[in-house]
Amino acid sequence: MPLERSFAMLKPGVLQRRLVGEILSRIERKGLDLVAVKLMMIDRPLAGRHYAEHEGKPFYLGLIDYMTSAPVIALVIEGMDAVAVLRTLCGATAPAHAAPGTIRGDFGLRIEQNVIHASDSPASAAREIGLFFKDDEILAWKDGNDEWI
Ligand code: FUP
Repeated sequence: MPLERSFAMLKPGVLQRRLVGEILSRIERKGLDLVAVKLMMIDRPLAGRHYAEHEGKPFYLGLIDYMTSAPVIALVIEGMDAVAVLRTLCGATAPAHAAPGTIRGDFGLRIEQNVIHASDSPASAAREIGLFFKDDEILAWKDGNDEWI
């Protein structure tokens, strides 16, 4: 399995619902490494660049409104097959149909307000990481416990 980096974002609502620890805990327990963490407000241009592929779709403006409505937590996550592993942890886009036990499946019903974003490919991850982080904000680290996970 390739060592990869993925980009994730805890969306607005996660701070207010006090779900930050719960969601980060699931990512940590899986054995993925947090190598960058940023609490931030996103402005509309940045939200638009992040979701450029959806521009013009019926849900686009609502999506930008939602993503800019409250602080988010942007994350860079590293590990073996990190892109696919994180997508599996998150579950399907529509929380109502995401499997129980997944992050989206366990915390909500509405697709417009699912609680987490995760990159859908290594190429998307590289693009998205570049939108939210400078190179020197990403800290690779090793704790020596990888063989236990
Ligand atoms: P995902 O890669 O799973 O985040 O899914 P998409 O890129 O297809 O969608 C990005 C976001 O747009 C979703 F998280 C929620 C929103 N969305 C809607 O509100 N309605 C839709 O029909 C599809 C997506």
